[in-house]
Amino acid sequence: MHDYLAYSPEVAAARAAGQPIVALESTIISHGMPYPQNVQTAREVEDIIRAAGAVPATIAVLGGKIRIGLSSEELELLGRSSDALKLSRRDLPYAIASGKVGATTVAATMICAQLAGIQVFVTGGIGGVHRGAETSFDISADLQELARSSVAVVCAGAKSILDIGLTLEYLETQGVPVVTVGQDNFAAFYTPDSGFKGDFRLDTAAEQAAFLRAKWGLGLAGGVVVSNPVPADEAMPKAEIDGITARALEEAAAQGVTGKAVTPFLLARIKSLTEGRSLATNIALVKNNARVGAQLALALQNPR
Ligand code: PSU
Ligand code: MN
Repeated sequence: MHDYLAYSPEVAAARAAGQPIVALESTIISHGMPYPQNVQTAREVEDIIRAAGAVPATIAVLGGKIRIGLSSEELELLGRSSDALKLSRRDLPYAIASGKVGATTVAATMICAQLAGIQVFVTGGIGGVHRGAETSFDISADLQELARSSVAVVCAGAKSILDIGLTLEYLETQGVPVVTVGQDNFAAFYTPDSGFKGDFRLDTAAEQAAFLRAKWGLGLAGGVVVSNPVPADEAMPKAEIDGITARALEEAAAQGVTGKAVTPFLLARIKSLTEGRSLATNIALVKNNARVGAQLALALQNPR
């Protein structure tokens, strides 16, 4: 299995030295944000993690290997590539066997992080149960993966392009805990409050780490959602994002967008309908998650 993994020099050194490592996904780079902001954000997020005393490991598939840690040039390649595959659990073997360039979603990044022994993963938002899933069956494989792979996913909640209530129901059924940071409610990506309560409010990294140790120490495999709300001064106005989300959803339906194209389509439409202001919020929340994720990786390593 480890023939399929290749560590960057920085991550290999961190493993040898026993330093805390934080995984980062790459679909957010290839499909979640436009160039060049995607590459710039990826680099800045890595630097935030380094400044906090942990080591970033951005994950992607290149040249038939799962790459744990990318060079600055490789980030650039992914960010410019218009044909990088979007890889979930289903797609990983195809990307490896074909040697194509692939960006990992939350689900695939969790799989790869677990293979590499990384327990903390920072992203923007998780996939979830799409609105209308009762007829489309569109439920992100991220949710199944959260039930399987033992990785903590630090995110700003889930976007309101999704049915957040059903997403939380699904996670409950699958036994995936939703930990909230700084507030009781689950976050809604562009806005701090989804209107739905999370399961356990754990404001400090030490509390979050103790929770993870207890879960995994009990042999309860699977992930944990760590919901970290976007800071209020960087959030979008709720009425505005709700209106734009409704419009993007109508357009997706009218154009017959289905399958794995749905989420990237909605992200791109929201960005252009907000004239880029949603992108600024998106960048801010990922950076905010990087700070929380790095602290969590440090706390997991140094129990007090
Ligand atoms: N949500 C975002 N930004 C993203 C994604 C989701 O706000 O970039 C990406 C993540 O990689 C996530 C994936 O894992 O989309 C979910 O896609 P789908 O809904 O097709 O499972
Ligand atoms: Mn889907």
